Amino acid sequence: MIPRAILKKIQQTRLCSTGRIACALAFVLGGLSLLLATGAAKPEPASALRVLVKPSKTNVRVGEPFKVALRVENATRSNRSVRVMSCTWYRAWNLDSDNASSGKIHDTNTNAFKSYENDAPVEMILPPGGAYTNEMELSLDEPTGQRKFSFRMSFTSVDGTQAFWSEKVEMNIVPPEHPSCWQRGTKIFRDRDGDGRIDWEVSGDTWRHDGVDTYKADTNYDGYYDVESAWGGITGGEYSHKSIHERVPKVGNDFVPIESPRWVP
Ligand SMILES: [Ca+2]
Ligand SMILES: [Ca+2]
Repeated sequence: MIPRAILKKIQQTRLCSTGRIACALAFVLGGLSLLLATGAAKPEPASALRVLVKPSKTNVRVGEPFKVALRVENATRSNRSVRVMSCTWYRAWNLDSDNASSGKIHDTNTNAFKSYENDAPVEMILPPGGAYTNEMELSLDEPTGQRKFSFRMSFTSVDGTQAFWSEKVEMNIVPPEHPSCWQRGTKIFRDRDGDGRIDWEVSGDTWRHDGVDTYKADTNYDGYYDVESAWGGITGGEYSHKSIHERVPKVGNDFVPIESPRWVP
């Protein structure tokens, strides 16, 4: 049973607003006990909380967001408290992935830059085996050139110093049904006219890091590259441009079919 006074506080803390936007703190508690936070969080032993993250599916397409169930479980035999912000609860979570640093995978939360008037820490007392749960949406926005990727997530209580990490979650990337773009190493290849034959390529993804990339294009789709140009660098723009006559590569086993990155023509 939850005392009425506490229930009222729960209802008050479930909603907070910024102007006309209201955000709901969606949480479920095993053995529910919820109080407005007053004191500082106590340090927790490393094994005190078990963090579990479960994607709604493990086969995902590039650009198709997927939901991830989040669970912070009290793995001890005594009550534990965790604290999250009532509106910006997602700040308690961190994403670690091979592709997180490049920005290819991220959480799709669009409220991250909003400021909430009533955003406040909420303390939850978890009984043994009890859990704080929530849900987040992740998205792999750009192809990685791989058929798989993995990620893990951590939970850190408000004002806490310790991050509790989940196990690694392995994900498969569903290839496009009718590929017109492939990756091999850092090179990206395109079939722009849809005849199944490569007619464009770029040397790498140094475009992200102020580097210069080399582009080749078969402008008349006869199976031979005609133009080679280099773009990028600190000054940007076209670095060099020359005519070439070079047979286009054939799509082989080591070519990973990918969705066309947004920046590819
Ligand atoms: Ca082609
Ligand atoms: Ca040509």
